[in-house]
Amino acid sequence: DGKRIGVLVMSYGTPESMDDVEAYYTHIRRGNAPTPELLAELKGRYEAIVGGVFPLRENTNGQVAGLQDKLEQLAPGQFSCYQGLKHAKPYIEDGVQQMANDGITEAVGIVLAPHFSTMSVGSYIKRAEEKANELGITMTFVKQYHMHPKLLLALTERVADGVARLAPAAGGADKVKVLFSAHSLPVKIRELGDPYEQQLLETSAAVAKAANVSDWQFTWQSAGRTREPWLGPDILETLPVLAEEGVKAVLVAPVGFVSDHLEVLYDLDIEAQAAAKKLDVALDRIAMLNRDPLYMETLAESVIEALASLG
Ligand code: FEC
Repeated sequence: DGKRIGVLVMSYGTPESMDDVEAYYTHIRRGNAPTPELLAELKGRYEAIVGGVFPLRENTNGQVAGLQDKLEQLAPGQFSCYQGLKHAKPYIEDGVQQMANDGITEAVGIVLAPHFSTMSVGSYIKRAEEKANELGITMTFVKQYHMHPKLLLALTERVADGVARLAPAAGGADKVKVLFSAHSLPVKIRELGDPYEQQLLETSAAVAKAANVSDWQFTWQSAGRTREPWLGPDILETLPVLAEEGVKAVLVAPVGFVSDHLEVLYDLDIEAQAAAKKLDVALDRIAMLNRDPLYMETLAESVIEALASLG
């Protein structure tokens, strides 16, 4: 009857303005307001990146529009995309509500993050599923797409470009150290048999192989400011070790992220870059995927494949 399948596209979310940072941070902290010191520090990080704007919003909007276009090409008239954010409006529940308002009864959910962890993608899915059950929408989810050939191809092109850029500083392409990275999570995920670490290593190894990189390793970044132990080593611990080993040039490939946002533009481009300068190591990073056509195809093909499982 021409009824469309909903596609709930979920992403982290970012504040709408500097005044909104406190509410955003409180949401991330599950309702606990940050101390004035923590709040000032986070505002300072946002101010330091491209003049205090919030690039993640525009990037997520672009990715949702790009996915809608790609689905329209591959399956005309079949899908309608909705946005649902983890920590900002429109929240995940708002996106599901919007689908229900539009008469959607079947939907696929996908997260703008390629690797599965119970603490990341798993928690997006849980929230969407609860709301969908409440509203009588049948939903299925893409849990991961970290080994999709088009995602790997897009990342491989970027790593190969980055290695070529850094080769002169390193004294040869084979001397560039490629450092794959992703958002750290609390160490307790290991007790849950979480696939996150394994999936990140699979993506890294596949990209390194395809880009002909022999000298690479994986490191964590952006650990939260909480007292519990987080997965390490952090990139800020890894860089001095590499300098000590005589590495002259490092290409960071943050494969756990798909957009330009705070954790890339601040934690890597400002913080890690400053650390590398002090160590006299040349540091560069791969361009983020943002609206790359290969990434849009990865998402669209993953959605279509998941729909098949809805029957
Ligand atoms: O640009 C922006 O405005 C948002 C950038 C941003 C992204 C992002 C992605 C991930 N996070 C993940 C896990 C955690 C856990 C905690 C946590 C805390 C923060 C804070 C900020 C923040 N995260 Fe984030 N994350 C981004 C931003 N994240 C800001 C709060 C300040 C801080 O601690 O640094 C700890 C929460 C807690 O206290 O319990 C856990 C994971 C991802 C990647 C997957 C995804 O995108 O969902 C995992 C982008």
